[in-house]
Amino acid sequence: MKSWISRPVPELPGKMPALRLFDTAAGEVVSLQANGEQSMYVCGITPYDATHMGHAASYVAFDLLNRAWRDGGQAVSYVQNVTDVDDPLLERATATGVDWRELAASQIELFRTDMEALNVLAPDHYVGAVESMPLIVPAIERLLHQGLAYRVTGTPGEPDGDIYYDVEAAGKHAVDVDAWTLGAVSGLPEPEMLELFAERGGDPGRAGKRQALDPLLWRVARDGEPSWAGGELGEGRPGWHIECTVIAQEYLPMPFTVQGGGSDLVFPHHEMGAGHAYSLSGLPLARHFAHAGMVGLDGEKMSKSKGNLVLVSKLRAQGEEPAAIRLAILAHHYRSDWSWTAEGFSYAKNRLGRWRSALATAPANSAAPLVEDMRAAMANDLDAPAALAAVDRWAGIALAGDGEACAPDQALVSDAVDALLGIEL
Ligand code: 5CA
Ligand code: ZN
Repeated sequence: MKSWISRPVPELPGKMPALRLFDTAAGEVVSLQANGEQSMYVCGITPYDATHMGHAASYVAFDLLNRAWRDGGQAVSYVQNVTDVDDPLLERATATGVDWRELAASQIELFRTDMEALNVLAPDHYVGAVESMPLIVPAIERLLHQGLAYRVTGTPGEPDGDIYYDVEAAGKHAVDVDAWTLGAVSGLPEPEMLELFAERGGDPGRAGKRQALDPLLWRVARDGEPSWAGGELGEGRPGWHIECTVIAQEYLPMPFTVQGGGSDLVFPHHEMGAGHAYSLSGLPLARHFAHAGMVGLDGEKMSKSKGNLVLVSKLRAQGEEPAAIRLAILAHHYRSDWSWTAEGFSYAKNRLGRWRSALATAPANSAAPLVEDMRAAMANDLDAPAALAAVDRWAGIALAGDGEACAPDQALVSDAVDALLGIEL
């Protein structure tokens, strides 16, 4: 589907040192190989309540990675999906009396305009689940033929034929050292997996499953639900994890460099996606798994049911500047959990104003050391707060100076803040 439009990224002299990033699967910060080409899949929205500050923060986090790679001279292939058919979307559509396709289309369009406003670079491929049905169905058929998926017989209230991934068989099927077994990505103990599985769309209690943690691959058609032709699978619609796996395998090399998303996707979504990919290709899905922290509002989890969503579009409609929203996000390290607050936003607006004033008095020879400090911060697990602190220090010096601006330094500071942080001064 149509992506959005990226603003040009200024090129800076020199380049960023080798990047270090926290890898969830490794459980530590790792060095990323700079072999000239990087690839990234970032899980996209389920389009029913976009774009709240949690969504925004996760896409800004991976935008920092994209920008850091580019500054390090790496070409980046970037793919993002849209979960444009799924239970929560259908439930919201029913509850509000809107056609699910219209709800999805409107939220996707809103998301695109929010991403453009926040200066998030667009993916090279922006791909919906619905348009990917012709790829998803054969992948599930393949898992069935491999004996790594099975059909569940119906029970009262549930029809025959839903298809599940056999987690245990898949773990045994995988052989070499890079192979996937349950826990390879999340490293979680099973009781915790069970709890999260139930919370995040899984159905541990479904009768007829071989293992409580086996995830759904194909849900056969039910009355009143949309469905697609499924070949041997019968009419139905896919489970969530297989969609992302198949889209990533279609548009990116295997394994690609980084699988990204919010930390609520570590389990089961990225765990199961990695399993599906290994079963289908014999190769790992991604070399590294990176996750952004969760954003709340004034200390509470941000959720539609609590009615405490802070929407980017709403702030924009109130006349707030997107660069200030982005700067408020960047004040928090991407891996930390944090809360959106009025004070935090107001601090960001003042900071942006201060940086702009400082630019008007940028002293000679002040820009190059700042760029070096910003690059060091970003190469160190995308430490945006440290990069912001470096700009603050530079601004302090600029504002305390004699007021003589140096044009090349002005230009370089402005380019660096844009290229590395996505903030236009
Ligand atoms: N469509 C799936 C991924 S395939 C999905 O999780 N959609 S979502 O709309 O619920 O979330 C989109 C992205 O925003 C995901 O990476 C998710 O982890 C992230 N996200 C959702 N809520 C928050 C939050 N409160 N804080 C931080 N990130 C969040
Ligand atoms: Zn996903």
